[in-house]
Amino acid sequence: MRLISETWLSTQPHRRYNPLAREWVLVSPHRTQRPWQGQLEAVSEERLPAYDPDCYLCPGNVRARGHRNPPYSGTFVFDNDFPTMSPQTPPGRADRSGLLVAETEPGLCRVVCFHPRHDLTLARMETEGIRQVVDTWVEQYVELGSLPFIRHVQIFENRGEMMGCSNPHPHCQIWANGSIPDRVAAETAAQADHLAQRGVTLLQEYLAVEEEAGERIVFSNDHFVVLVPFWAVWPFETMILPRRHVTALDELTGAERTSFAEALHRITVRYDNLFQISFPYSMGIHQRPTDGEPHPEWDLHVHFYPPLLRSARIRKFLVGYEMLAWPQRDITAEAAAERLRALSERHWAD
Ligand code: H2U
Ligand code: ZN
Repeated sequence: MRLISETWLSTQPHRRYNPLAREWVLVSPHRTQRPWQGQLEAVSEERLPAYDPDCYLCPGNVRARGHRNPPYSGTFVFDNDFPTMSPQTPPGRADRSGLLVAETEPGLCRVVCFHPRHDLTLARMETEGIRQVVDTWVEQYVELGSLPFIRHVQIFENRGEMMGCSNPHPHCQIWANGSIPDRVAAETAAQADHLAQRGVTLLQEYLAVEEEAGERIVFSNDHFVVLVPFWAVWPFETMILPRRHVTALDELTGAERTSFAEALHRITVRYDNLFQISFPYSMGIHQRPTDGEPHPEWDLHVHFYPPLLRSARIRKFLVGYEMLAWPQRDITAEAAAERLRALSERHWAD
């Protein structure tokens, strides 16, 4: 296997290809030396209470539309009170000259509270608690994915105000809907073509290449590897990949679910330790669409997209050139992996 060892990868502007999304990213190594006179993010590190009487996710509290949360002790799932889609939406399609095209989109939205305690995060929870979250994700994926009108289940977490999270209480969202969203459709096509052409799944082959190269791997455990993808766009973007071919959460063994929880814990602790804050990110699980096809091309994986760049106060914006041309980054994936690898797995606040 040929390893990439060209020195220009760490010194010269270049573009890298993302074979999963089938997109390029422009990489400009060492550009972080440029001065920054732009927006500085507020760093609020107020200590949160374990219970907040005004939180709509804390146990026993009343939510915005009047429903009362039960006195839950593990995870707690409810139908989003302000859903973006509804299961009752009737079929409908409009098409004018193939240019004004619209279709109704049935779907279901849920919120999953990770833990009754308002002040915890994945980084501050025990692995056993995160294992319960993983079990809940599996249940939800299976339950929602079995509904005949649901073809895709997206589990995602917005963490921190910077990423639009409305509440610090540890939680994620699930949006399940009738058609396969574009990003997932692109990953499906890329993985299907790869499997057909090479007889091995794209991400399993990618993982083998990365394990041999080593330089972008942050850490690994018995069943999962956490790495900065070669084609990362966000400064400290990472992916969690299973060591074996697994198309979705429902194929994980009990031991693998625990390893998955452990990997989630370890990467979020490292993230918090990077700038000694509660690190913001958007995270999401990509897996086999639930359209009734077997999808042997799919490999379960997690994307972490964190916005912070150089410090807790300077974030990456995907604006201007990125909106008009293609994404660009200022540090290499290798440099980001090295920073993340060097961090402790003991939380800075302990
Ligand atoms: P975010 O923190 O990622 O915004 O997720 C919170 C979700 O919780 C959001 O989708 C829902 C919002 O609609 N929500 C309720 O379902 N009930 C409430 O009482 C407030 C917020
Ligand atoms: Zn709360």
